[in-house]
Amino acid sequence: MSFGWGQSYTGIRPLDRSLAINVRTGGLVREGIPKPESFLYGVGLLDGKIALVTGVANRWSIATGIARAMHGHGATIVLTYQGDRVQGEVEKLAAELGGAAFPCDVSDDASLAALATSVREKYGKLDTLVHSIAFVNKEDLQGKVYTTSRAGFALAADISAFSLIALTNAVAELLSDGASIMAITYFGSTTIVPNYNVAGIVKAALESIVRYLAYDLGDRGIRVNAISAGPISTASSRQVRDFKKMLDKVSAAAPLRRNVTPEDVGKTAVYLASDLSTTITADVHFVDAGYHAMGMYPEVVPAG
Ligand code: 0WD
Repeated sequence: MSFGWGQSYTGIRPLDRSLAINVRTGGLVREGIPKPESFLYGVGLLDGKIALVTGVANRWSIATGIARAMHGHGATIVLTYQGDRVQGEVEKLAAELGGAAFPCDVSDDASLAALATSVREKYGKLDTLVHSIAFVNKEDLQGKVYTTSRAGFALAADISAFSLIALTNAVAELLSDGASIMAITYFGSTTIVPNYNVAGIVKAALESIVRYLAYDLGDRGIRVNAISAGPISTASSRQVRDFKKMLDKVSAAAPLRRNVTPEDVGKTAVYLASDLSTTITADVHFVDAGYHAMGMYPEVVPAG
């Protein structure tokens, strides 16, 4: 299923808690009986919550799937954009979701402080923070890890890992007790995924940061987790050499015999942001069709 900017996310718009209309078919959905495909149907797991979602670059971004899913569950969505290049797309999504969009470059402390001020002035608090940001120079996403430059490593670590610390620090006082923070990571953090290279090394740091932040903030009931997403075709992932082959291998070998989508990640993000997961913290939760659990792979025949 693909979703254009103008389309409803699942075809179901929550109207009230007792009745919803399937806007695709016009058919009524009976109370208490959500259709299997309509996970957003009138449940409102995030009603009243304010969610700051970083990392939307375009409609294919994982953060877009997360923002749409959270909005579908009643959250007020606050998006960020890194510069003019993506501002238009992000503002368009924010308008569609009835939320706001603020500039934020995580490599710039002043930008982070300005974001916190904007959120405080407009919303006064935050219940969910989604870190969906990474950057690695394209030349470091292929070849030998030992050719990575000092500057390339520092850049990757700053944007992809340290930024979770910086972002959390910037908004720490805005986070409500019991808030949920989540970061998006990848299996290449703990395993060797050829060409992922330094991206995997800094994802290992990101996952460690998740655990330490979970300890730091646990006394406020604030949870910090990572979602380890399977490969998804996005502007960032396509920078990894032979990325398309990764998709083919996963869909052939994963227990569920499929790849995952930003919508799949969004559903799990809703769970982690909701009160369904109030004792889940310091965890790395896989949304990868089970691929991470495979210890040996059958002969891989890409689906034709
Ligand atoms: O296969 C995949 N796509 C997977 C992605 C599998 C598992 C994990 N992930 C992770 C990525 O490593 C990243 O942490 O998910 C996160 C989101 O990535 P994405 O949705 O795949 O990629 P994309 O749509 O490109 O969004 C990442 C965005 C940047 O996009 P662009 O294309 O403009 O580089 O991260 C943002 C930016 O919007 N970003 C920044 N935001 C603030 N300040 C910065 C920055 N300095 N740098 C990048």
